[in-house]
Amino acid sequence: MEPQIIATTPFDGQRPGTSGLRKKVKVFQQPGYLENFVQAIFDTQTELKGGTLVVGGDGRYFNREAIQTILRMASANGVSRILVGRGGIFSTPAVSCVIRKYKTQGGIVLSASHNPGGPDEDFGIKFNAANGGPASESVTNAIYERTRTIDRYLTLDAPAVDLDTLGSLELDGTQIEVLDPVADYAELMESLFDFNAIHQLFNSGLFRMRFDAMHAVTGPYATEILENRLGAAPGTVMNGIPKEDFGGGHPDPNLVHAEELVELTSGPEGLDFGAASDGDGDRNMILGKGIFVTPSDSLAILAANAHLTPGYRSGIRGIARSMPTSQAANRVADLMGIECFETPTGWKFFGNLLDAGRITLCGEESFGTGSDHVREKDGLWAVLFWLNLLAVRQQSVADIVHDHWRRFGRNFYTRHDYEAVDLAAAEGLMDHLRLLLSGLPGKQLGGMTVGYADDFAYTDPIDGSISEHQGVRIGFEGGARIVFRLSGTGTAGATLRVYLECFEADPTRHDQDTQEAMRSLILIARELAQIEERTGRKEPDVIT
Ligand code: VG1
Ligand code: CO
Repeated sequence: MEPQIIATTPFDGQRPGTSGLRKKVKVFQQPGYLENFVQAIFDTQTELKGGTLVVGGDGRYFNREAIQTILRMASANGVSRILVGRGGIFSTPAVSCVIRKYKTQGGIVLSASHNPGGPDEDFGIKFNAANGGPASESVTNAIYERTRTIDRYLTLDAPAVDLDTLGSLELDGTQIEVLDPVADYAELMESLFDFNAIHQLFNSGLFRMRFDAMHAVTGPYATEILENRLGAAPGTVMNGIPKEDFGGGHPDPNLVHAEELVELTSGPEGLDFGAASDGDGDRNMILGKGIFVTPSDSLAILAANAHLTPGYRSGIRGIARSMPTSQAANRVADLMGIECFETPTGWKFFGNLLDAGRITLCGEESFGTGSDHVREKDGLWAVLFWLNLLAVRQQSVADIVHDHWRRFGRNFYTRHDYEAVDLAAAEGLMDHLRLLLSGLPGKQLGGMTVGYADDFAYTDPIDGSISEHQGVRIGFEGGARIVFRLSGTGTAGATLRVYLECFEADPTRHDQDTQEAMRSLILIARELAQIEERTGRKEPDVIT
């Protein structure tokens, strides 16, 4: 079959954000919109020609259609072999796992992650490189530049491929293998954690837990791993059937959107453990009876206890955290005598450090934790890591967290999000903050002294590439910090994120309510940024 060459014209705004190109489904449904972006991937990532590509997504609305388009285009562009998840399903960490295991030249992930799905909601596409991780900025910039001049794409006039039956098929000379999306990933998890110990914990009859898949991609993964392989009671996985619109919910595992799970772990009858993941399976939320573990604390705790799991028994080499993530991990790294890196927001910035063997664990405050086992953050991995620790330490989540604070001190942490703010107002607010920066060091604010204030820029220690304007940081003497940045994953207006952190060494003060403990810092942030005047918002929409 001759490939069809279809004439096209560029669309504005195809620049990938924090994690790929995310737009409303309706935008992606415009003829040529998806095709242009996909062709820009093939035009710039030339090793895909004659190579192997992994394709899969989180199962949201438009996933199946988009995959059929990509399969035809991949074949027309000379890709030799395509590995696709059954039903078009792959979690983001599973794509990373499969790219690495089968040494493919890359992968395409279809997801808008924690954003809602459905005909009027969001869709997204992301290219992952041969290391299994999100493409670096130089690659995403090249793809974007290509979308600005694109004038044709290649496709085939071929019927849809059957994605629901495992096995091998052929599409005009391209071999398509439909894989079980769970098998390789589950095998990798088994190699990292002590499944026997976790099995015993579940069998003891003393441990009660739930995993909330939020009707998103982790349903089949969690059911296979937790219930089938580890023997957790049937029904441990809730909302386990993936739906195209995530059951109308917001597949974002946080205190607001996973409210039912929070409820189940509260009160005297609360469950021992609760966990949730997001749309594409890369995020995690960890709850114990009556306690929420902040993602920043979770990273620090996993680092301090990694030697208790088989996969990390020989120790960790270094840690990285995104800039807005709390400095709790730095305290662990200092004590262990290992490096701790501060990177811009987004998983793509961890790739070089992981590939170079400089770090083993990394994480973000936005419910993302991961390690060198793949090149994406990994929701179920974090849950299994916690279960392994609970099984070995034979303590409750709350005891483990309190022990950690006693040993390292507590970094109180919260993030306040102001969603769908007017874009010009949000940009004006950031510009105003940048103007204030040079005058802040040495200044007293709310009884605290500003130590430094800057617009965060990062020089990659491995390839020397520089990423500027990654958020405004204001650090106080004593360790408190305020960070402001605008989201790069939203699809409507702007989302202002305000990240707040303060340090408390005294264990008698570790049980304070977070919002209480941080009240004065919250006020400083609101005043400094003139949030109400500039956005019209008195209170944030989401507090995590
Ligand atoms: C958000 C988070 C960031 C995360 C990104 C992708 O980005 O803050 O830490 O890496 O989402 O996560 P932003 O630019 O909106 O702050 V996922 O699970 O949506 O792929
Ligand atoms: Co995600």
